Amino acid sequence: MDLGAITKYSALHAKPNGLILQYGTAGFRTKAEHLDHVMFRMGLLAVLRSKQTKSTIGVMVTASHNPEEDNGVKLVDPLGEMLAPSWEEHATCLANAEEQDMQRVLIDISEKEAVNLQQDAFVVIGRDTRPSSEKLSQSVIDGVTVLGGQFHDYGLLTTPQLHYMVYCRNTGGRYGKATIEGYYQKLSKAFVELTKQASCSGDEYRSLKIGESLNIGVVQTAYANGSSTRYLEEVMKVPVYCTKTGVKHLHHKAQEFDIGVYFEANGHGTALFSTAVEMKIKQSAEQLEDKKRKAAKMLENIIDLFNQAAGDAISDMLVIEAILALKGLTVQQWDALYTDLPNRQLKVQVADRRVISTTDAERQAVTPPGLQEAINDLVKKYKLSRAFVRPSGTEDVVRVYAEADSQESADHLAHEVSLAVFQLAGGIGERPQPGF
Ligand code: NG1
Repeated sequence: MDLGAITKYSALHAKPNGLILQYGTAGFRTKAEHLDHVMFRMGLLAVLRSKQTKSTIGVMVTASHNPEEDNGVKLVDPLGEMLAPSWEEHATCLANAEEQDMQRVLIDISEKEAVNLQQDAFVVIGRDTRPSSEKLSQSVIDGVTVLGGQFHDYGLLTTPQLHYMVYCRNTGGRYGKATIEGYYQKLSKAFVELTKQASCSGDEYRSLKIGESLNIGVVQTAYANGSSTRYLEEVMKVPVYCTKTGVKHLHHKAQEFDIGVYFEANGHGTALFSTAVEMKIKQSAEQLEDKKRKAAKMLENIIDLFNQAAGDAISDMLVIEAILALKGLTVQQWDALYTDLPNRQLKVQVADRRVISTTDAERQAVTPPGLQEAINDLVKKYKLSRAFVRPSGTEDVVRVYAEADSQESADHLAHEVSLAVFQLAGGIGERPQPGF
């Protein structure tokens, strides 16, 4: 490690004194003007992780749905997964180290993780379209190069595309080509193959030996509409599980099944097929008699179409499109399968959102005292109702969710719960007003 060069470059990406950030649900996120040092240091950390895993690591500069003036950064692990939890802790320590302690933290991480500093390192970088992203990704590159890492800057990419690139590079090109064309080729080929098979409805496949022995689970969060949960459990007869918000929690739970389908209400999600199931399906596609072989082939294409490296809205949309075509359903017919319960989501500003802690996959507030009891009393006033509150992991707000049998009731309930949060959890600014 060239400590002299690190000190020199680090001074060019100086940390504002006293600023504390946390590697949260989706990496670091805050106002873009506070992130230069974090980007530089995540470049350094990506190199260490790459050396340790002897693999390509991804760095994505984005704050996703946050306001335009925010930005953020997250690291992508070798198989396209989210960064391992122990490294999230290293990321937090490194980002928060004051200038004079930064080198020591870097050395501590290398020692703790037995990083061979002589090993080569390769980092791939992507960014979103925010005006601040180009400069911030340059700071990541500074961090990578000062530690002697090689890099490829893909420029503008969606987050799932970067996950795909990392996965391709670490699987020797077997999964696909690590280029933007390779990504589109992979998806379009699987889509075309799948829709060609419109003569096979897939129902044949259900009566296959394989289908009966599959352990399938659906994973949602507390934001999933109550009607969707009921439909899955009562009509589809599949077990449904609830985890904390953030795809990493859903992904982790979904890995327990042969086929784990996970979605957040905002659309983040995918279907995960265990390696054993994927192999069984591929073998069936080669061996079984004609009708069943076709069905297995179809499943094989579905697996290919789901971006296995991460939840991906583009690939999810194509899977839906293909399945609707195979089943002969219109989007309207699909949408009418069940009706969402009316719901409302609100944000409340508080002095310190950490005063709210939760349990039961974020559906119950443990602190501050009295808040959960207040929510329980409010929920009782409405039919088919449910409400919960939790501190956001990506914005400095408390999120309130309510659903009920009518939009008016859901709106009232959400407002009343917001007032309870404002009063009991240290609300700041104007009291929440009714009406939206
Ligand atoms: P937070 O800010 O922790 O609620 C939001 C979304 C998550 C997920 C993350 C990461 C909601 C209610 N929350 O998390 O689902 O998408 O951002 O991007 O939509």
